[in-house]
Amino acid sequence: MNILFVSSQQFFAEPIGILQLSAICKQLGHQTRLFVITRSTLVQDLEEFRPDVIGYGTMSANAGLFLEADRVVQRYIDCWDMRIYRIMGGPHPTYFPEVFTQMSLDAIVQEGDDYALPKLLQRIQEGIDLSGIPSAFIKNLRDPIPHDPQ
Ligand code: B12
Repeated sequence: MNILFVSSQQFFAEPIGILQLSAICKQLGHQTRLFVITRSTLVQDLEEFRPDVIGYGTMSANAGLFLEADRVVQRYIDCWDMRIYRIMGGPHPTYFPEVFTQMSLDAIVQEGDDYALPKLLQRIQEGIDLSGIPSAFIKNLRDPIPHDPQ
């Protein structure tokens, strides 16, 4: 699957957590890309990369930026009638799990992300129930992602 990680503006260091998760995803055979909110247009990345899953790596200080970015994603999904799973991890959903319902996300991950995310991705790919994954707070999913053989 194509996983688009979304980060806010970058300071003097790379987003270490996202880099770590991206490496794990790649080892599992997924393709990943990083979108930095303040650097480019999200729609361009959505069109070019066609993500199956969007992973927001969020600190509370920047939660508003993610809310805005997610509105763009939701408009894009509605416009093209696509299924893109929207997952949030990082400190924000750990401290403020209410973001799950506020943003109507498909899942949030609270700590233990390195273990939970691969399990979530595998189940999303297979279209099976996501419940019971430690650290992951989810909506049940029924529709598997259709796969383009290319
Ligand atoms: C190093 C650090 C920084 C570095 C960032 C380094 C970097 N390149 O990422 C710098 C100095 C830039 C920084 C800045 C700030 N920080 Co800071 N920082 C930390 C610290 C000490 C470690 C973070 C880290 O590198 N962890 C190791 C990596 C591997 O883990 P990670 O990044 O957390 O990612 C893991 C999970 O979060 C998760 N994850 C991350 N993204 C995603 C995405 C998805 C889709 C999923 C599923 C999971 C997931 O999986 C990752 C792998 O396990 C934490 C405290 C802590 N112990 O976590 C505070 C912490 C993250 N910082 C915090 C704060 C408040 C800030 C500042 C707002 C401070 C300020 N006043 O300016 C700024 C905000 C910067 C910004 N706007 O993004 C708070 C965040 C609280 C919150 N509710 O969001 C923390 C938790 C400290 C605290 N306890 O208060 N910080």
